[in-house]
Amino acid sequence: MMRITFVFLFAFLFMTPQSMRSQPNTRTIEIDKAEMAQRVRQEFLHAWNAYKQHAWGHDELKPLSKSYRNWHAVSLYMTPVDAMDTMSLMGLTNEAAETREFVVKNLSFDHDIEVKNFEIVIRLLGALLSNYQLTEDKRLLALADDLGTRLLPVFDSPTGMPYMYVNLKTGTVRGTVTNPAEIGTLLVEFGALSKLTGKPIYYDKAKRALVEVYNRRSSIGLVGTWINVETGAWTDSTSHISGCIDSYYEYLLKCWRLFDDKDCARMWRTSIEAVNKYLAHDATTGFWYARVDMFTGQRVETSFGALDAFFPAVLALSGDLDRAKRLQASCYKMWTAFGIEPEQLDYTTMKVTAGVYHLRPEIIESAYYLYHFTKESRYLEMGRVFLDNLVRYCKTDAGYAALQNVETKEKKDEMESFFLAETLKYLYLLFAPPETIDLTKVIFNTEAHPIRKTW
Ligand code: DMJ
Repeated sequence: MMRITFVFLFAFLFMTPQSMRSQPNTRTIEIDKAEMAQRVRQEFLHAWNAYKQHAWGHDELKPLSKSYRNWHAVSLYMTPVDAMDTMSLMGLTNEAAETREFVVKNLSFDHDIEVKNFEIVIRLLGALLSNYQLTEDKRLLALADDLGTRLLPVFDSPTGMPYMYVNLKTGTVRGTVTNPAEIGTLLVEFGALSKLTGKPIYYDKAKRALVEVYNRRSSIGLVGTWINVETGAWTDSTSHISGCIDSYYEYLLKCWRLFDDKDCARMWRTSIEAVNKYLAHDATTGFWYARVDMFTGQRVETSFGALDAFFPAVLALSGDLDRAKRLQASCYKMWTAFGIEPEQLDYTTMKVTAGVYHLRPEIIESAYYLYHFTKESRYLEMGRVFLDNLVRYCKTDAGYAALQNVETKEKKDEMESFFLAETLKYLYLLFAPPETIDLTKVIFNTEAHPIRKTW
């Protein structure tokens, strides 16, 4: 059913010039959404073809040296697996089908390699499930089920919170000190795997992990950055919405919506109340979210960065358009100050504290959600600026390159798989017909793999 809807929509995409035009009240240049969607599609093909030419069969393209990088001793095909559903959404049906054939024939998890649970779950497990729902190819579900089983030993800690690493063949685990994001960003994928296979174990283990983090929140309702999964003690009590915590909040909200899980609803509501009370900061440079101590609520750092820019999307999805808009305005300031956003800055001075740009998607994801909910043309205009700047500063003759430093624009020999899975997908969806994705039925996992509620 879903495939039929998508196929219909792809046909529709290039047939509706009038309805796709930007609204007449566009502030600056009128944006032709169909043309913009087409441009993004071309840039996707540019990056994908470079991967195929220089890194085929490996995890990632190295765009400057025109070579490749594997995460482990064997390739798990990170880029093709992560990119497949973007191809489907963009209507690149042949590419998607060829890639799927390659993946099902070659991808195996029966290797003596130690993987990072979180990364494998959000990129590979999420992608396998999403592509299974798009194509109904049962081989993808079998791969997901096999992967899920191999990952389950991570939950065998005294608290039920997962260890960070697991060996896919032996089940040996490692990494006792981890963070709320790596513990709490598993339920969309494991939960969907349970629903699709009929095996409750995946949902139960991932849900327990999420609840265990929540239960260790401070008396003022905040979580810290690092926690020991064997003792349950916090080892770093800094609370923020940035990397290491970010998608923990995202999944409380999304699991409520995807599974109608009432516990997640309650945990989301109490958590967001505490975050807005203690972290939100109206500074002279705009509206931001600071770093505070989880026990006292005392502000300890005024830093913000590319990863934090996912939060307007989450606020918008939760219905808080006021904070979402104000925060996105600040994020946009962070982007336009340098032409590309830095990994981190001090938002009170707007000075860069970490200048790298990893081709991250979050600010674009937020523009997509905000446009979806408000239909305000300023978000299309943001998207146009994001695309123009990406092309100007990051495009190479072999794909797209991260930046070592957003101030000098020096490039870095790296094109993470999320550039194809997320960055270009959200940019495309911003301009594509709204029906391409029905946000009332679909939840994106944190790697932008659409999971459809079929249960
Ligand atoms: C992605 O792997 C996911 O979005 C994750 O939640 C955060 N970091 C990257 C993209 O920046």
